[in-house]
Amino acid sequence: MSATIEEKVENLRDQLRYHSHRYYVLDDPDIPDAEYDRLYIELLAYEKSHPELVVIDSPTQRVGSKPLTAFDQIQHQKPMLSLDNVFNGEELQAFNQRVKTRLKTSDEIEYVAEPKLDGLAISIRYVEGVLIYAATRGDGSTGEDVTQNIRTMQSVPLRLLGSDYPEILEVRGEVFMSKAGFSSLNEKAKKDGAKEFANPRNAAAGSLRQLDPNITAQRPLSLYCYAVGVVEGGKLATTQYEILQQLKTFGLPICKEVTSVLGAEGCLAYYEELSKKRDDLSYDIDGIVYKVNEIALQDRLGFVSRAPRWAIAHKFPAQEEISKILEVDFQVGRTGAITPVARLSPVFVGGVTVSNATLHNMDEIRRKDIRVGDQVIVRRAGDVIPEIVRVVPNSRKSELPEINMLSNCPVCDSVVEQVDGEAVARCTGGLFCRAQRAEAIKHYASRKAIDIDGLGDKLVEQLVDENLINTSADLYGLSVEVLSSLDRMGKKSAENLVEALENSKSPVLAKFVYALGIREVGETTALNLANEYKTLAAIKNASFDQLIEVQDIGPIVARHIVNFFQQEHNLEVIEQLISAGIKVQVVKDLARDEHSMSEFFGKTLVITGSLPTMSRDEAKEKLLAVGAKVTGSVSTKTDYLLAGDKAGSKLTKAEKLGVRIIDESTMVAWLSNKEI
Ligand code: D41
Repeated sequence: MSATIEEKVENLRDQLRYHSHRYYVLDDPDIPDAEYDRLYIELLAYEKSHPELVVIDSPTQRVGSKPLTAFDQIQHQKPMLSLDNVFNGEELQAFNQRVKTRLKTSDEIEYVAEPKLDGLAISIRYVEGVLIYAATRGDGSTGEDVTQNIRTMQSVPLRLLGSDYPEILEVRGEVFMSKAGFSSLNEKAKKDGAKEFANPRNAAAGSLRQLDPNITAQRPLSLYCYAVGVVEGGKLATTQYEILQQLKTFGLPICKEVTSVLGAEGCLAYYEELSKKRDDLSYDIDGIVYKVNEIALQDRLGFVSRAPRWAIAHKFPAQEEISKILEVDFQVGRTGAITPVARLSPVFVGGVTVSNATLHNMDEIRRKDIRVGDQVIVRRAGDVIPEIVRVVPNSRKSELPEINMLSNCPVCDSVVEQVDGEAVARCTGGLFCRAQRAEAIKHYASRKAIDIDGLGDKLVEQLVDENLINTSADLYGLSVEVLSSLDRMGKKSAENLVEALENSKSPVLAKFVYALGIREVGETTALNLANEYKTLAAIKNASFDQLIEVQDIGPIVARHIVNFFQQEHNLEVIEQLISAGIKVQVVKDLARDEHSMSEFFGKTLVITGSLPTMSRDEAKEKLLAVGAKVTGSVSTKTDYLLAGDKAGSKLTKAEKLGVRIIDESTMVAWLSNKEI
């Protein structure tokens, strides 16, 4: 006998739940989108002709409710606790000690370590596996009923998977917006002339608090569950870690980075590891949460004033702080670009003390209306140069003067020019300007260029200031005697430096071209030029029309290259470098040599995660050397993803797009043209 309509409908729903879990929670779909759509449309058609069969947990019932006029209040049956914070390792050790003392044990405690997502805490109640309501944390005892909005989130199951769940199950977690979701939302807002959100947290909060669920449905909200509230009519596991694994089997989204660790030491190691990965995560986190793993121990520890004694948040140093602009100085770069720099009253932000922040250019200063004396928000995230986010609103108590670009270079007094349509102002002094000379030499000696060990920025400044060198070629004339006469320079360091200079005399062409410091010619362009022309002479003689044919070189860069080689002075320096003994290495042309043709030539790669034996920079260098292109984000143009340990969102995206994924050993094998 053929299936009844009811059976068919239920079967379609089960399939849709299964596939939507694979797609939205596991990020691992096993059918094409079109097939999912077909199943969905089929279900819609059945429900339309049999409205009596529509149920609240049908996959078709996510959006549809009408806008509310206000949110109802919901009292949490079990309060939602808050978390105490620690800000450093010492405080964390003290927390761990308190736990041990209270449990009267000297054994190391097992903790679960979880990234602390920067979003909003919510509680979702499932009765017999069906989502009944969802509420914000509110003050911990009463929150707002955001059921309509939570239902629109595709990663939140309207019905739990399987059948092993307790009759009543409240799950608690954090609703957040991924960094990518946030930027696309803001991009759209910008296009529509709507107000942009300041950060992903605000965007998540704003989206969840929409009275119209149709709007929330358009917002890229995500959820990670991290705890349970009320549990009745069924048992869960006896540790935090296993409970999270169980929630996962019910189809609930759990953060992949969650692990168990041992003792304060394990917690701190995890903290270090995640700090490093923080920028690569697809979502914002503001610290780590550690929780005693055994529920029995959690119960013995209990809580004080609404915060559990068995959990603690270890916060990352704030990435934004308030400071005051004391002064604005102007710095001259290698190409004469004059950058305004704010001198700040020192402030501890992003884990270091910051007393300078770049202001980029005058347009930026005008746009943010920054003036000397202003209270400003300073931001330092990861390794990024500190910058001023904005002036603290309403903090300006009296009228302050505007900041103006200088008319003359602060270093050489040459006229400063501002090219129409360009944001940057430039010193016209060229190599007459001491600052430009010093910057050009620093660039020549830098790690990605000629890489001269022991020749730091300070030393270059000193050598230029004392008129000991004028160009990079002059470096090779420095003797141990002259160097050791400098302040803070011993004989040994002087000898080492002379040796390092000697060892730097055979750069490969790409590095040498990069080291010349031609405007807009970065590492990749330099490599493309080297691969195309093979010799410095050929690059020097290339015409504008020929240059724009080279990969990634457009008219602006081509113009800069031609200009560079037209300047007598630059040709002189190159001559001097060659007379000083620089011998540019000719690299074998992998592109045109059939036998050694690299698999990676002309391919686009993205590198993610930590590689077992080399840094990502080293891997990049190896790949560039065989003519590959290395980019920062995965797209349909990516040929390979080189993935190391703990690869995050880039791996997921590559999998989704069907980009081939290789590991370091494969890369190494292919680089040496071996089959694996
Ligand atoms: O990721 C988070 N923001 C997070 C928040 C987390 N991973 N775990 C949490 N655990 C708790 C307890 C231990 C009380 C169940 C929390 C929070 N609470 C929390 N979020 C907002 C207030 C408290």
